[in-house]
Amino acid sequence: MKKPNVHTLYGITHSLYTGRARSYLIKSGVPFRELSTGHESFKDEVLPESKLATIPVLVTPEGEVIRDGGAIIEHFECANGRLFQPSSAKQQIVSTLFDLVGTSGLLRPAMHYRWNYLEENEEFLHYHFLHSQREHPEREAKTQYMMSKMQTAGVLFGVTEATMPLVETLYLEFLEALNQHLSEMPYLLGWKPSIGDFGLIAPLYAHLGRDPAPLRIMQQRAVRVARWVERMNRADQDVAEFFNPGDDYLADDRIPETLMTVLRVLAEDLVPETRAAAEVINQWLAANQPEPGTPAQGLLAGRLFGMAEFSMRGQSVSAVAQSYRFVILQRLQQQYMRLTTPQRLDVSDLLRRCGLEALLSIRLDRQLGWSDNQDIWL
Ligand SMILES: N[C@@H](CCC(=O)N[C@@H](CS)C(=O)NCC(=O)O)C(=O)O
Repeated sequence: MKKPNVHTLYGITHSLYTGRARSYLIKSGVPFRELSTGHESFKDEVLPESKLATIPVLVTPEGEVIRDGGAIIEHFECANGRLFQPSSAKQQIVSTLFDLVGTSGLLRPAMHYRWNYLEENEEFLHYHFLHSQREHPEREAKTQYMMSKMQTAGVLFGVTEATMPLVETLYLEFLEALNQHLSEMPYLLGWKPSIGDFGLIAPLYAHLGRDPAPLRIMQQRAVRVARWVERMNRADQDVAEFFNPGDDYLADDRIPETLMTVLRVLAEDLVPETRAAAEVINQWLAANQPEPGTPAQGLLAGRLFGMAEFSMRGQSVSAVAQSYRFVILQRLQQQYMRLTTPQRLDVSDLLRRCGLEALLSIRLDRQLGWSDNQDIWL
């Protein structure tokens, strides 16, 4: 493979998971260029190494290929002394919790506000789907195919005519609570972004903070959140509206009450969905007994494990069960296990007060590991 002299991020502007890695690179000052997956090099040189056809993928100046936003972030965190991981117990767990929320918990509103508001979004989306490919005779047909395939993503994550009003209600409650929190400080845990901020930017950038309809809603109802979305894509701290800014996470492992309110709203579907997804995947594991080392993540269209059935606020929902949710949850549980007994008590008390304590005990019957750019069953 030809070696570029800066990091190359393969992604597309409107991709959810690319937003997480991009924001991390920007905030940590790593010089990079971004190439779309339409480049020949993606198919010819990157895909054979990245193994699974997902984005983002990073190619380092040395030619190392790293697939998965979390693995890209981990690559730098490992080298920089964990610049964006709070070291105190509660803040570290809450940071990982928001990584879970961002990468799995908000997919329903993200897909809904993109694909069920096509009157406002279609032209914008069409531009992006079209231009992520180089010019070729089938470009328009392929765009139509990709867009119509993605339109079913909302249903896959549990958005139907019946659940739509509740999906919107919960999202708007979340937006209001986060807006309130961000009036006190510019990032989730104070004055600098954490791993949780990078997780949360995934759905809140490309979909909810950039597509025309949800962007309008965010700008009109939650200007502080809209500012945070901008801020997460700028290299500087970008806190012009705060006149006495700090430069670190909040002191004394503090989790503000405003953030607890955000977590309480998120818990409403995060907990039942995680429980239901664990049941589905555990049944699959019992029936299939994958060999250790077997890749765990399929492509979205694969619906490998089945649908998780659960209820939120009395409304039944059916949403695809995915292993990635448990990659992050397992990390959270491992962090919890490394804490001292008093710290654990503190954390479980905090989670209990937010309705999230169950997340400490919901687990898959097999652990997940990472090998050769893939999540694997251990
Ligand atoms: N765990 C991966 C997930 C990446 C992912 O699913 N990316 C989407 C685009 S935002 C994708 O490539 N989907 C293709 C598919 O699943 O078929 C990460 O965090 O990078």
